[in-house]
Amino acid sequence: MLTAFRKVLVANRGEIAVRVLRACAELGLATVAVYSDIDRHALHVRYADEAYPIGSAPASESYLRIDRLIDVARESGAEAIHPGYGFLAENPDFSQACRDAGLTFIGPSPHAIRTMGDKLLARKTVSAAGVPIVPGSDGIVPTQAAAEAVARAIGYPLLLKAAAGGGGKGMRVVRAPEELAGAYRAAASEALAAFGDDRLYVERLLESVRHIEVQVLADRHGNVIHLGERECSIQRRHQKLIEESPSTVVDDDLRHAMGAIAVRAAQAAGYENAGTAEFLLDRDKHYYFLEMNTRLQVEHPVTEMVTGIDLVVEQLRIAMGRRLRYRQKDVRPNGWAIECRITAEDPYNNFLPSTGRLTSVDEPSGPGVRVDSGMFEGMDVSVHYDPLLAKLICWGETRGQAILRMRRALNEFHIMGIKTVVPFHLRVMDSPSFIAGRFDTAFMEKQAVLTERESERGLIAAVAAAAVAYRAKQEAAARAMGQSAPDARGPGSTWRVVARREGLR
Ligand code: MV4
Repeated sequence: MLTAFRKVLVANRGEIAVRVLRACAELGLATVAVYSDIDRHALHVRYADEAYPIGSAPASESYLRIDRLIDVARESGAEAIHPGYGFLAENPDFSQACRDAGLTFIGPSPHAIRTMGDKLLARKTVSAAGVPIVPGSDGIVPTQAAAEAVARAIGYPLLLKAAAGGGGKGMRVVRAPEELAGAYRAAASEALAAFGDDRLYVERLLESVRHIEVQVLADRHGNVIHLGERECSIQRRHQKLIEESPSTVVDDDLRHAMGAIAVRAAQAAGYENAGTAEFLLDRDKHYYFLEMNTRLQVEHPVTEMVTGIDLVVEQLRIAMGRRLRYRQKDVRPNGWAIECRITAEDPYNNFLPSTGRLTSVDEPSGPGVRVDSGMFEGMDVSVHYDPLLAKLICWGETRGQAILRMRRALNEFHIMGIKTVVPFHLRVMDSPSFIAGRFDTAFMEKQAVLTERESERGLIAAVAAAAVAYRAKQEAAARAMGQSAPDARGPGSTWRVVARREGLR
C-alpha cells in the first residue's frame, strides 16, 4: 500500500543534508531543515523550503534530540523524516519514535536496525541464511576464560569485538595467549564506554584483507537487488578516506556471488530501504560477512556514479511504498568512480581536527567531477561535528582516467582558512601501490610516508613553484584587463596566498 508524503524533514546537517534536500526537490517534495544555533547560516538551511532551530551546538542538544525533531515535524507538517547518516540514522528508538508519531521514517524498520545493530544477532541471523561469516565464537564470551576456550578452538591471532559496536570501537587484536587477559579487559571497558554494553565476542583475525561492501536496495514488496561493490580498504582508525567502485580485485563472477550473498543477508533481516553489507575479502578471494549498515553511507555517490541510480530518490520511493524500478539485470556498473573525503584535518599532524572560518572556497567541476559539499565562504568549522566538509567524486571510463581526473580536480580544490586533507589525497593519487590497485586495510600503516611533512627543501621548492605560477596567472589576468598586477607584497600577496594553500599560513 502507498504511503504518500509531500513534505520531508531532513534530520541532519552538512553535505548529507544538502544531498537529501536535492533528491527531495527533484521529486517535487517540500523540504524542512533543522539547525543548531551555530548552523543558522548553513547551506542546508538555505536550500530547504523551511528551516527550524532545534537547539544549541552540541549534537546532544540538537541533532540527537528525538523530541525536538518530532515536534518540528508536527509543527511544519512534515509527514516523513530522512535521518541521513550518523546522528540518529541507526538508532532504532528514533525509527520507532517516528512510527509512533505517525511519521514515515525513510530507512529500515526498528526491528531491522536492532537486528543488524547487535553484531552477534546479525552474525547469527545471516549465518542461518547461509551467509559466510568469520570463524569465531558462537555468541558472547562472558569471561576471559570463555575467550581462552574459543581461542584454543579457532587458534591465534584473534580479534575481540564488541557485540554492541561496529566501526572498530572495543576491538582488540590478540596474537598470543599471554595477551588475552589485558586485551579482554581493555576491549570490555572500551565497549562499555562507547556503547554502554561490555559484551564481547571472538573472531579469527583475518590479515591482508580488503574491506569490500555491497550496496543493496529492498522495497516493501519483497524485491531486493544489489548495486555492486565499493572498495573501502583505505581507512585510518576505521575512518574511511578513499572509496571506489568497482574494486580492482572483484571480477564479474565474484561480484555476482558477493551480490547474491548481500541480498540474502538483507532478506534474512527482513530489510527495507537502502543498506550496505560489509565483507572482508582475503587474498584467496574468500569473503566473509562482517556487519550490515542500516543507513545510507557517506560513500554512496561512487555507486551512483557507476550505476546511474540516485540512491536517495530510490530511498524516498521505497518509503512511499513504490516498487523498485530496477531488476537485477538492469544494474550494470559502467566505468569507475573514486571518492576522496575532504575533511578539516591536518594530514601532517596526525589528522588533528582543524577549526576556523573558511575565508575562500573554490570547488572543482568539469566533466566527470561531482562535489557533494556543505561548505560556503564564511562558514565556521567547529569541533562540535564530524570534520567531513565535502566529498569529491570523479568518474572515468577506466580507473586510470578516474585517477587522472581526481588529480586534476584535487588541484582545483582550494579551501582557505583551515587545514584539509587535500594534499594527502594528491599524494595517494601519485602513490604507486594505489595506482597499481595493490593495497589492503593496512594501506595507511604501510604508506606512512604519505602523511610525513615534505622535506623542507622540497616544500620550499614546491611553494616557490606555486608562487611563480600563481604570480604568472595574476599578471596574465591583469594584462587581459589592461591593468597592472597587484602588489606582490600586499595582503593578497602571492606568497601569502600560496603559503596558506600549502597549510603554512
Ligand atoms: C575484522 C578484520 C579482520 N579480521 N575482523 C571491523 C570494524 C570494521 N570497520 C572493520 N573491521 C574489521 N574486522 C576480523 N575477524 C579487519 C577489519 C578492518 C580493519 C581492522 C583494523 C584496522 C582497519 C580495518 C579496516 C577495515 C576492516
